[in-house]
Amino acid sequence: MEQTGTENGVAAMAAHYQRFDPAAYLQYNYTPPRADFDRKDSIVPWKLACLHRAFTEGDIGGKLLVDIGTGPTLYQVLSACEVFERVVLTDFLEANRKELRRWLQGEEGCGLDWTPYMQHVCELEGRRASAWTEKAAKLRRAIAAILPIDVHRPQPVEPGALPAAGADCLVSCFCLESVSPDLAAFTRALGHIGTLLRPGGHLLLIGALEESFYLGGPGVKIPVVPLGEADVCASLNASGYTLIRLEVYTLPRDMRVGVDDVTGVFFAKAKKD
Ligand code: U87
Repeated sequence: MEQTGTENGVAAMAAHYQRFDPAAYLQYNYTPPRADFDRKDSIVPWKLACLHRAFTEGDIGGKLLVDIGTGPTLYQVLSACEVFERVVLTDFLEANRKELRRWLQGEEGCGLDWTPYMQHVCELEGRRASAWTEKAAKLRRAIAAILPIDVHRPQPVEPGALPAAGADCLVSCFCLESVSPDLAAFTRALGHIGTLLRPGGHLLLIGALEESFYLGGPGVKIPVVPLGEADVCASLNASGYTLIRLEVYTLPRDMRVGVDDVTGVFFAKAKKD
């Protein structure tokens, strides 16, 4: 009975995503005020600073990094590609994977110009903004695959698509809470993606706090499981991770632009036991 309820919830989430609009989504979340590089309190610079710090502390390393639920965005691997030889991107929707392939192949008409993002991360790295062309080339070389994924399956990617030993690091931004019908499904999904990570590997998890919906396009209201900081810590523990650090960002009023009801963002750095 309970299992059927969960399956229905998961199927309902998948149905919502069929109307996800990558171009609209990029406009809502990845342009000013949410991505204003002249403001320290803007949400995207905060995320980029967390990722930069995590990848330059010296404890994260290895060959392979996998980003879970990449969506149509690349900001989350701009620091990672300086540390990892191979980066694998994943998403549930073909429309998002297509958007990523478009950037990878250097085609015109990408949904968003990532240049200011790359310039900003170069500056965080102590380089001149003009070094962004080198970062773009490095990221294109590092991206080894763009794979379909479903975090609700015990085996989230096709068998054999990733090395059995597991990745050295996982990144996942705003994915699990935006695709799970309830906290139990969120925690299970965290366990599922953990099977892709080697023991001792790191997980960098970014997500929304106390959010109940977001817009995936005009009129596309996608439900989200509202999370508190304590939920995030408990789920990580229950899924076999040791928390290294949890940082929280509170949205300034003018970042609440009507595309969701998020009040804050968490950044967790954890290690698989
Ligand atoms: C990003 N990572 O923008 N299995 O960071 C796996 C699935 C499944 C499934 C759907 C939601 C963004 C939330 C990218 C994309 C993240 N996507 C895929 C959003 C909500 C707060 C907020 C947001 C974004 C699906 C930016 C900011 C804020 C999407 C991805 C979720 N509100 N993956 N079963 N089902 N997906 O295709 O690409 O998950 Cl700043 Cl505050």
